[in-house]
Amino acid sequence: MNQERILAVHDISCVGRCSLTVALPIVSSVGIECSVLPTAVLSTHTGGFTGFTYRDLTEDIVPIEEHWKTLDLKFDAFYTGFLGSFEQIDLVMKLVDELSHEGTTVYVDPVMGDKGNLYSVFGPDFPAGMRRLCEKADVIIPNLTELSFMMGREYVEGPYTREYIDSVLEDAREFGVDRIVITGISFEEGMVGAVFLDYNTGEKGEVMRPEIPGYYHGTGDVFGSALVGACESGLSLSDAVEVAVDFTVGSITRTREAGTDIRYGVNFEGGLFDYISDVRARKN
Ligand code: PXL
Repeated sequence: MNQERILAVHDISCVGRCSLTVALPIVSSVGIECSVLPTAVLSTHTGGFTGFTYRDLTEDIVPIEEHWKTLDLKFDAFYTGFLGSFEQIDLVMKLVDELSHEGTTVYVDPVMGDKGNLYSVFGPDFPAGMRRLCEKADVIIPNLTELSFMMGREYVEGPYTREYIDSVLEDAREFGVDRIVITGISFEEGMVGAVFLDYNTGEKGEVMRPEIPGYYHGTGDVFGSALVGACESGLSLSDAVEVAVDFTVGSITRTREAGTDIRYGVNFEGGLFDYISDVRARKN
């Protein structure tokens, strides 16, 4: 069997465990070749740190793609996250078009913000651009902040009613994707997790776990990477969401128990063995 090759398109935050420093080890751990296209290089991520460096790699995308085209490279999946500039949206859309084959699956995590706010590095026009990239995807993995910005919906704090989230899932049908997984959803105080819907089959579900107080950086990327790794390993959407939620909760729990500075991300490394075992067990 051919080994699966995916392209992860995110920034490299050198320190702080998010984006590529998370996607690469997690996706690789389940036996998938994870190639990377770095969108920017930062000394740390932008959450909770000041004075970080930021090198935008927009100019490198076309030459990198041109080289890959000489190699006749096609990717079995794309997993895009934090983009380094507004211009990168179109460049990444073109790259996806040109380096896909018929069976390629495109996962887009429209990394832009959280808790009702856009990250400081993104201007107000960014959500409309990111929406266009989402419309190219097979699977999108937004949080409710990102979805609200892209849909022009007012962001409201949870806990939510199931009717409200159903209406959001239904409205998001207009993106034209096959599947959506929304992270950071709560239906009752003290519980949080992810909801998902497959628009083709109608399969819908939620995976909720006890909420761990505090804000932990990079957990969206840990979740997204674990989800992509599990889906691309052949797991059903509901199994993949469950595996990814449990891996993320385990990472947060380990970090909370260690009492480390939460700006440095979560200890996902200690959960990789269980993640791999969980994916393998559900594959059979
Ligand atoms: O985890 C999302 C993310 C990715 N990349 C950078 C970030 C953030 C969130 O703050 O700053 C650079």
